[in-house]
Amino acid sequence: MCRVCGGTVSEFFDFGNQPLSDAFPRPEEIRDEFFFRLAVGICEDCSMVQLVEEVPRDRMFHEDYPYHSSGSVGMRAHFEQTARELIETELTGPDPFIVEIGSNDGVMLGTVNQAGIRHLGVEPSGGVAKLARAGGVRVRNDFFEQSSATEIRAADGPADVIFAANTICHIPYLDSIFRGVDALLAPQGVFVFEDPYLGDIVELNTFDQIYDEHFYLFSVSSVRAAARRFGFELVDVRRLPVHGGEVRYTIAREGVRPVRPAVGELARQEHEQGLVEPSTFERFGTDVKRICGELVDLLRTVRAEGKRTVGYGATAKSATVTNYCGIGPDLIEAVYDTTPAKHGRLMPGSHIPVHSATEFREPYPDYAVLFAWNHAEEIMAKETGFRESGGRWIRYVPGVEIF
Ligand code: DWN
Ligand code: SAH
Ligand code: ZN
Repeated sequence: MCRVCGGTVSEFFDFGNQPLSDAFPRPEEIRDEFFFRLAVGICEDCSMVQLVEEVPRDRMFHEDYPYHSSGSVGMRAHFEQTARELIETELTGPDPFIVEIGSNDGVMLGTVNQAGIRHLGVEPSGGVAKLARAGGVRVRNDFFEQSSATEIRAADGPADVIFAANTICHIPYLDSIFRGVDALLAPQGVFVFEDPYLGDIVELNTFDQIYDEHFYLFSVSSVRAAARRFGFELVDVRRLPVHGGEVRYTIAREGVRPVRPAVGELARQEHEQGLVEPSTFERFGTDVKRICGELVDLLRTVRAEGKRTVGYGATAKSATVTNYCGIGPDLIEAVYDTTPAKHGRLMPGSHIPVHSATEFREPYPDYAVLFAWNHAEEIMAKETGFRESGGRWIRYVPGVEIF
């Protein structure tokens, strides 16, 4: 049943049993790994693309949540720019107030704080919340939902902006989110959020954007329908180049802001692309199977030649690739990553060891699968030595390629 409208969800792809994408077990912990059925479908009524099974939120977002948003120079720049734009366009009144849902380590609110603007991050994962606080950001260590939003409204007053990046798509209870936004948002305020875009996912075959935390894959048509359902209106959209293609949605209370032409334009484009047609998802499913087959064939071929292959970036996304394609330590000997909390741990489900990125060069392998393909430019720029040593990168989206 659709988590937004109660309609029928028609399943279009089943990735089978999958582990939690951000739970990196120690070797002695692999017996206790949690698995669930990762399958995705589309609502026949409101066109919302969503997971068929839901993972309890406390299993994913807790004290030891390992993802640190500030780990990428590119994303730090993106969020600094985002904060500046919000400050210049929306936070212009006498004592403006901004709330961020899923503020993580303070990557966006840090800039807001430095500008001396009243703010609050709402972040359930304790470890990253502490990092944000250490940087001077005010954080409520909690899940955003109707009840916490109502308490924030009572304590701090109405918010001019409620912002979220890569977080709303993580929250199955969208009804409670919208009721919370209704309780907290100022009458003329905006709810702005950005998440991976369904249009880019099906276009570029970025099937690894589908994992436990990404409960929804949003499109303009599904977000517009959801906003309407809860008394809001989608008033603007903007495509973003980050994380392989996202859309930033701006939502206001119904009738208070003009609807920008971009909304209708992107909705029309989705219609022309056949974005919510069953044939689109059939083609996507066929491509996913083909890509996995080609990737495994390539990894087997280079292993048969006696070459060493590793992974680069222990991303949440890579859990779907390794587990769906059946790639283990036999094909990828280790994954290198800059996040200290992932070092000395194993990749979820596949149990490939994770090592510090500083060990990537000791000595360089022959091939490296770029799991953090969304940070390709940044990584290529700092790992030039790998190419110079004769190493080759492998990518698997939009197709399998040595480059
Ligand atoms: O939606 C989400 C996004 C924003 O972040 C969350 N559900 C979880 C997480 O997803 P992810 O792990 O797929 O995100 P990234 O940003 O693709 O992760 C990059 C990984 O690669 C991190 O573990 C850090 C690492 N890395 C690295 O080793 N060297 C990253 C960069 C930029 C580098 O140079
Ligand atoms: N905004 C950051 C973090 C994205 S990771 C960025 O774009 O990089 C998703 C974050 O959402 C995690 O830090 C997680 O703890 C948080 N989160 C998950 N469910 C939440 C909820 N219901 N309310 C607030 N934050 C939530
Ligand atoms: Zn629906």
